Order: sequence, then C-alpha cells, then structure tokens
Amino acid sequence: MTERHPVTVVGLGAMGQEIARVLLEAGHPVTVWNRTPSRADDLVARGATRADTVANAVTSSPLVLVCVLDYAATRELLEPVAADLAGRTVVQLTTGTPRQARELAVWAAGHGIDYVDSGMMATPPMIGTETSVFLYSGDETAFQRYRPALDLLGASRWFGADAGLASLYDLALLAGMYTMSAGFLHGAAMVGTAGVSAAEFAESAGDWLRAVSGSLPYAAAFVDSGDYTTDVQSVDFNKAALDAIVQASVDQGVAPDLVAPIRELLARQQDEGHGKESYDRIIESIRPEVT
Ligand code: FVH
Repeated sequence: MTERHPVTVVGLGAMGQEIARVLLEAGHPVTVWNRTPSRADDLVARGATRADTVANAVTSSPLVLVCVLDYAATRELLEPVAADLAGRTVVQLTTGTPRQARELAVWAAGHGIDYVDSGMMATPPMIGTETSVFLYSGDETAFQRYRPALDLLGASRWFGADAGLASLYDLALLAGMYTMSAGFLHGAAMVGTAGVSAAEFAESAGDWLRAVSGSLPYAAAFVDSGDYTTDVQSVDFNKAALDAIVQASVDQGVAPDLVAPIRELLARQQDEGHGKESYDRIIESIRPEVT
C-alpha cells in the first residue's frame, strides 16, 4: 500500500469533517459522502471529491472510514452497498456499544469486508493533534495495512481481534469522564449556594482532581489483587464523608442525586461486613462476579 492511498470518509459531521481535512492535508486523495451534501462544500474546495452516492463513495477507495451518528445509521448506509465493499476495509469510527461493534464485524465478515472498529478519544478540534487518541480492534491485518493513514488522526492504540474491545474501552473511559465532570458540577452547585462562581471553583477543582488522579494505580492494585485490606480510606471512613456531603448538599438546597448513589454503594459494603476494607471495594457491588 502506497503511503498516500485514496481514503473515503462517509459522514461529515463535526468529526468527519476534521478527519477528512487532516487526511487531505497529508496528501491522501479523499472522497467524501454526506447525507446533507452541502456539508462537503468546504472539503471539496480544499480538494476532496464529492461522491453523489454511497456506492460511488465506497468504490473510490480501498479504505472507507465511517463517522456518522450511530450504528443504525451506519447499517442503513452500508448494508445496501455490501457487495461494493467486499475486499475493502471499513473502519467504523462511529460511537456505539461493544455488542453493536461485534454484530457489525460479523456482518462485514459475511460479506468479505475487512472490519476494524474504533473509539475516538478526541473532540473535533483535537483531531490530528498530539492530544487525540484513537482506539482500534478487529481485523489486525487491515489495521496494520492502513495504520499510517490512521495515525494521522491521532495516536493509535490497538486492543486485539475482538471488534468490541475498542468500544468497550472507549465507553469505559467516557464513564470516567462523565462521572468526573458530574462531580465537578455537583461541587459547583454546592459552592454556588455561597455565591462562588463556577469559574472560581473550576480552578480549585482542576488542581484537586489532577492531584487525586495520582491515586488511581493504588485503587487498581486493590481491585486487581482482590485484597482490600487497608489502614486508610476504608469503607467506614468514606461512608461518613459521603453522609456529610449528602447532608451538606441537602442543607444547601442542592439535590444529592449525583452523590447519593456512591453513599448507597458504601452502605451496601458496610451491610456485607466490609466496613474496615478499602473504599475501592465498591467495585464489588457493581461488577459481575469474576470466575
Ligand atoms: N463530537 C464529539 O465531540 C464526539 C467525540 C467522540 C466521538 N463522538 C461520536 O462520533 C460520531 C460522530 O460525531 P459528530 O460529532 O461528527 O456528530 P454530528 O456532528 O452530529 O454529525 C453526525 C453525522 O451523522 C450523519 N447522520 C446522522 N444520521 C444519519 C442517517 N440516518 N443517515 C446518514 N447519515 C446520518 C449526519 O449527516 P447530516 O445530518 O449532516 O446529513 C452527520 O454527518 C458519533 O457517533 C458521536 O457519538 C463525537
């Protein structure tokens, strides 16, 4: 495969436009298709080729990147052109669940399509910068064949042959992101009752969250060993802290919806007799039994 092989980008939303732009700027011949054709105008002005049908788009390149709203839209677009895709590589960039990724991989294999699934750990302005990370799993031969082009979008991380793994990892990271930002918003609501602006709180919260993120490897050691023995940060200790956070929130008129579930998980661990063990034991209340 020559370095500057043709690439097709199906889906020109905020992400797809940036992806196509980065590939174009690196010298790849890029064919684009979008349901609303006008969204391709800027890319066409920069040198991209506009395909008038999905079939024409996918037959223009050996590598087809799909970046649309969801898997339902992806299947609507790809199923009618399955025969055209045979022998080509589809990289599904659209966010979805591991099950959706695995089902699409089975469908692709049934039509002779090489399939790679991806999780994009980036926002549109991050595409093509050093802050962008793309997670991949599925057909490793296809991934390695097109890796130079994929590396242009962000640092590539490979997770293995199970097409669902990139999505699983993607959604796990997003779970961390959402709960962290929700925690910040809860704190902002609390200090907001004392007239503190969210901007002022963001400075302290940013410093604090960066500092405590350093404790993740210690939490991981408890989880991976299954041994939650500790002298510090026990379930009992943290249950008292969560009681105080919930009570202070209620006292200030802030709904405790975001923090109360953590208190409930700690209470369950206490009820099961694990009060003296590490806080991190709450994972045992939410994960399936490890066999
Ligand atoms: N934007 C972000 O920050 C996040 C970053 C992490 C990953 N997500 C996921 O990336 C997928 C694409 O997101 P996006 O930001 O590009 O999304 P939009 O700007 O809303 O564009 C959506 C495109 O999908 C097309 N589309 C929607 N439904 C259909 C359909 N039934 N048939 C054909 N195309 C469809 C839409 O077309 P149009 O409205 O312009 O005609 C856009 O091209 C997504 O999975 C995120 O969760 C983004």
